Amino acid sequence: MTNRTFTMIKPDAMKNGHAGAILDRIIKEGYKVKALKMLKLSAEKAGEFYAVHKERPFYGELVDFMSSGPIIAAILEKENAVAAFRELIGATNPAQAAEGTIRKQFATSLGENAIHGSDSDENAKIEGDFMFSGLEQI
Ligand code: FUP
Repeated sequence: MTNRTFTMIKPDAMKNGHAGAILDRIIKEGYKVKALKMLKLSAEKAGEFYAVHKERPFYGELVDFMSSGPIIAAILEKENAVAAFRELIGATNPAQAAEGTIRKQFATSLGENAIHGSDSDENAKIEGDFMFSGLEQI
């Protein structure tokens, strides 16, 4: 276990002014920030990031949405980070997300669900390295 996960605050949460509240919540939950930046993904880069979903019917909308505005990307550290963070953000569909989760509080819909969290240690490493150079990770 690496105790690291990767997150993105998605364009809907950025546009709706929730970035500060979401970062504050993450830090108050005990995560240490190991890398952080704001950026805007090109459609090409968003497509690459979500390549695993290429054959899914929602892929085009997902790529359009994720490249529609700025995001904040971060690498976070905490014991059991991947599983703990998935619990903190809640179910993919905010209508099914538990009370007190970030998606319950801030997400707008299944497609525009405020925040990303890696689903395995392996993907946390792949995704963190996709978004950050070695120099940008502490
Ligand atoms: P999650 O791991 O919770 O981020 O969810 P997935 O990896 O299954 O999906 C990635 C993103 O694709 C979601 F955040 C939103 C989008 N998506 C849809 O738009 N429709 C779906 O049916 C499933 C996912």
